[in-house]
Amino acid sequence: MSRYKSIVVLTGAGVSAESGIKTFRDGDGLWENHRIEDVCTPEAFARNPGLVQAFYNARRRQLVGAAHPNPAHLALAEFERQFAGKFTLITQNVDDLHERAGSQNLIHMHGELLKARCLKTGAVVPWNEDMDSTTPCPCCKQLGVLRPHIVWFGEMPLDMEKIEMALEQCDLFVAIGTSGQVYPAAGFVQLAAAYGAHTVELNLEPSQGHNLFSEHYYGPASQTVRQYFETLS
Ligand code: BV8
Repeated sequence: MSRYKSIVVLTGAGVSAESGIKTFRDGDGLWENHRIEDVCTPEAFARNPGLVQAFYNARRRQLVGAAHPNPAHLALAEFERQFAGKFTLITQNVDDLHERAGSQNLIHMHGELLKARCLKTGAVVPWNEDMDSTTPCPCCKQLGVLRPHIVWFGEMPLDMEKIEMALEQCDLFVAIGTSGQVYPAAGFVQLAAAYGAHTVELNLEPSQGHNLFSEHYYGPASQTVRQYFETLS
């Protein structure tokens, strides 16, 4: 029987790294010589929609074609299945590897690569193929109105109320595979700690916010996640 009643886990790109999905800041932070922060913005999409659509088409193809959940995703889904308390998984990632591993109570705060959003109606639909300005929208049939269902820099993350509720109610907060550089996600550890939660960081190396956590385990997520969550069962 776990000593915790309500657990919130926050994952970042590091949890999908061993599935072959590049992280944001481990490489040179560039894509086709563009700074990623310059591609993931509404301004970039307005200025050069073709470039931004190509960036997401390439990542969508990789996700659909070659990426699979790794032991870190599987260990989280397994723990959630057997945990008697409340378990909330918040991910900054836009891949569907947590779903494919079996995670249930999952919040995609930065959106989902395998969904499209209609600029006219706001409708969100599943989307596995390429998308560009000639792709008709399935809901209103118009051309040039589809965008990736992704939260770009400067846009409001999704489900923030649900996230804040979970952070206030949890007694354990675990951050996995995130550099702690992007807000508001990077501030979640402080909110959870302010409400009395124990805080743990599982990462390849100390993140930007490592000193905000009470406990740390460093190493690849495919090892540290199972090792840590086994101590909770
Ligand atoms: C918002 C979708 C208002 C796109 C993403 C100045 C100060 C503070 C904030 C700001 C500021 N200037 C601007 C801001 C706000 C801005 C921000 O934080 N900018 C940063 C760059 C300073 N934030 C926003 O704009 C957000 N919106 O603020 O709206 C608001 C505020 C509060 C409440 C309501 C509204 C929106 C941000 C969302 C942007 N979209 N993703 C896409 O994916 O294409 S963010 C993007 O970065 C990804 O989601 C990614 O997940 C996320 C964070 O990166 P990480 O996941 O941490 O990935 P990273 O590569 O950085 O790190 C990987 C880590 O894994 C590393 O530590 C590495 O060591 C580790 N690792 C690697 N391999 C492994 C591993 N760990 C374990 N095992 C391994 N094998």
